[in-house]
Amino acid sequence: MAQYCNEPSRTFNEYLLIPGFTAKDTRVENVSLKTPIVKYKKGEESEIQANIPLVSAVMQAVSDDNMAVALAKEGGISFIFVSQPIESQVEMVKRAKAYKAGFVKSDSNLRPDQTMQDVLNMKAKSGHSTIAITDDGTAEGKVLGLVTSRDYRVSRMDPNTKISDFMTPFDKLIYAKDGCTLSEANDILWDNKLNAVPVIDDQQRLTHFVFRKDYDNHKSNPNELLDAHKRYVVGAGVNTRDYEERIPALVEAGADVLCIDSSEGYSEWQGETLKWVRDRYGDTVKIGAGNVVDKEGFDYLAKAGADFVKIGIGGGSICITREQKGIGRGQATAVIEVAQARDDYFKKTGVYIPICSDGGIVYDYHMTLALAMGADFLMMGRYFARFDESPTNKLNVNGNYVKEYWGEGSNRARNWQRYDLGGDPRMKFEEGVDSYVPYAGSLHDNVNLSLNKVKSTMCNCGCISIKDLQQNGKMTLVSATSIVEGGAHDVILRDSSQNAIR
Ligand code: RVP
Repeated sequence: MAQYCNEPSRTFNEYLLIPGFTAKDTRVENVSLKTPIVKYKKGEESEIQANIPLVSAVMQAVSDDNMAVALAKEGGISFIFVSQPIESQVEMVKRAKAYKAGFVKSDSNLRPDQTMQDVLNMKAKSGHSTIAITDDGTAEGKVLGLVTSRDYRVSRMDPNTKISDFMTPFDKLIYAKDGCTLSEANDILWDNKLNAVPVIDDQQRLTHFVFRKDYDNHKSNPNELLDAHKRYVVGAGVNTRDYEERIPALVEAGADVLCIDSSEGYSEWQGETLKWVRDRYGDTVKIGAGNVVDKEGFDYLAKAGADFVKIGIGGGSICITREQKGIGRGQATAVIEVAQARDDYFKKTGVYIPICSDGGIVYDYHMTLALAMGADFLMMGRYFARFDESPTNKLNVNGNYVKEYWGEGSNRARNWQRYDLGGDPRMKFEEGVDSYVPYAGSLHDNVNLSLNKVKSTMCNCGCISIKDLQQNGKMTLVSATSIVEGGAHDVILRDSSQNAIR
């Protein structure tokens, strides 16, 4: 006879946290959100820990190299999307790894034989007034000079004047040597009252610029997540099809952590992929697996060698798997059961395998609930898709700014590998939709606001770490009527936009 889970499966919306005792030093500034990403043995530390418990979804509309840099600056990790050719995914990983905090590749470069008009055209296009003058007009060329707006007067000079006649030539240039640290470059900026300093190698070739404003930005990211070589930590999605080619290429490109991206991960294919990684790389390559929604799924992937296990089927905002196939489980129930399985596994084996709650986070307080229920970190798509840094278009629809956001199971993404279980290829069906999400501004501002709420709630619960919250959090189910009680009610709102506070 088939099995029944007689309790209904629940979503985050059906729970609330009950405050605990708040001691005087349980304050937001004392809360740490540091969290393990990959498995570790009792008494040891996870080799990859994030400074905030947020990772961005393995999706075309969410995680490219730009998102990876923006999120690592805040202390989280992006998993660069897998539904693209190996070469382009590798390029994205390389670009994110090559990004040196505070060091930027020059985007405005000209040759000395070009003219002041070319300078003006370039400035109008890029909005930047510092232009490198190199022998071949590229960002890696031999540096012959520099032009800033202090070098020319538009009202007095002929637009055809050659750049070589007014640029600051190399022998008068103040520059930093390749290999210098950001703080050394910053000293040069301050000592010489400059806004930008070129970084030049021993062949006189341009490598980067350091701008005063970028140094200040860098200093305002105390949580940034760096590897041992001070490069940003970057994740990448893989699948169970081309892993024998894709994984070595991603490892070579410098990806720090991989994640098998599948809508349903309790499968022999995932077992085989994990085995292949362990046979070839031992424990040196870190790889998570999923998605699962129960103890059996967790135990299978844990035994197969997963570094973390991802939870969630059908709860994603763009996901219609539950409607199409009738599989899935309420995200809260799934997290609670898998967290118990993770703890049992730890007790039995002494190996802690972090779990990631993937999809279905709508309100910021859902993040706190998911952590309290046992998640070590959270994967989100819709949340990040709304920001400037997501790869999709920002559009004005009916007077409101929106960003595009589509599921990996939609016709638009054509990521059929994520869902494919064989059968006639002409009979494919969608498991995701193509949508818009409200544009929300910068990742930095939003992540900081959301996590401030999370920390503040943790203080209400008397907890200053995620582990503390997982062990001591107290939650209650809410009835349908008490959900109504939780919002503003029985009053007429002066500002109706407050109806939709996220
Ligand atoms: P959300 O954050 O609620 O937007 O959910 C994002 C998650 O949804 C992804 O990390 C992935 O697990 C899932 N997803 C992605 N595409 C689709 C689909 O097309 N059904 N689902």
